[in-house]
Amino acid sequence: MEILKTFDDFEQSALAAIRAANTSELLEAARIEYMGQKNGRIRELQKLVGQATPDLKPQVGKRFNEVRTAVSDALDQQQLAVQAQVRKAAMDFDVTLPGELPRLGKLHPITQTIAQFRELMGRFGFMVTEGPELEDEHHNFQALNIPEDHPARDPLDNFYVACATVAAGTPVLLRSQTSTVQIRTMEKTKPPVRIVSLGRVYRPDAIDATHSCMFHQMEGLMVDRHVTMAQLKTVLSLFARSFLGPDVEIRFRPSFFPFTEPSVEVDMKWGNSWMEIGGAGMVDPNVFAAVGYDPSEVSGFAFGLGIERFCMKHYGVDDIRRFYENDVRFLSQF
Ligand code: FA5
Repeated sequence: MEILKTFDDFEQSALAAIRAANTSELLEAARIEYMGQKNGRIRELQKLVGQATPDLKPQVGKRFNEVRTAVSDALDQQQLAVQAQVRKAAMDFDVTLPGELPRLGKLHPITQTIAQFRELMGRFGFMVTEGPELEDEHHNFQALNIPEDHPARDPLDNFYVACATVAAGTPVLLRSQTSTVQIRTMEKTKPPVRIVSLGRVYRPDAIDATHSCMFHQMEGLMVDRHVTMAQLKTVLSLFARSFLGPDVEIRFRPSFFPFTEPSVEVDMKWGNSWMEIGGAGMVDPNVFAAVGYDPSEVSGFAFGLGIERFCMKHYGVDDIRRFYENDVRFLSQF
């Protein structure tokens, strides 16, 4: 009978949709589609019952009731199954599992190195001082015994800052070395002095694997009675070994700086060659005179180390430019 086939189709289609509904949202959608009070497809079946001829009505009515009961039982059963599934998922969730950690930022390797340098030199009894990055010629040159006609003053070898110069009425430059802080410290402190100063310096150097136009130096200065070159070598050797490990090889080469006499350059072994890591020497009497110290009363040593070069050796980085490329994949290793 045609009419009963419509009931069978409805039943099969409804039961399949209910079995496939594996969330409460899908199940509710199936309930509304098939059994909804207003527009559920069950309404069409109900109409068919009304339209049935009197002789067929008992049979059609009975079938309608069967289908309605089957579908609504299936809905109830599937609801229980979906609820059980939700409960099981909640039980399976392990609340003791560690959460996802947020990604933390890190200090730049140069900043970390500066902190370690300060700490190490603090243990050797050196106080940390600061000086400005914008300097006048007196502190960057004059008081460091670098006379007016010295090639180190050449505007091509320094970053003079035009607007600051106009404002100050006298030449102003980005400091080319931290030795400026020696002068500033001695100008306001009586001996004995034992300081380090760490910070940025600027030079229009050609950029390559070991040169940057902005880099960091650590200046050291010790002034007292009877300070010797032997003490200078001891402090620098101990410092290098403390930071780079006991096996690091250091050598001192005779050199020249206007503000120290005698002067040395300090190299460290890098593979099969040597890398220059700093300059040093005994403070020149002319520098003491410039800051009002009596060179017959005191002596002192000073040194200026390239912080990037130490950092390169410490972390095995073979190109200084990597520190300044802001590549987070590189920087997050440290
Ligand atoms: C000086 O700057 C002296 N003021 C050091 C000094 C201080 C001597 C106190 C005596 C007494 P020099 O120009 O050699 O010296 O630089 C010192 C160190 O800075 C170098 O050995 C090197 O390690 C580092 N350095 C120099 N130029 C660069 C650069 N362009 N990029 C990176 N590091 C550099």
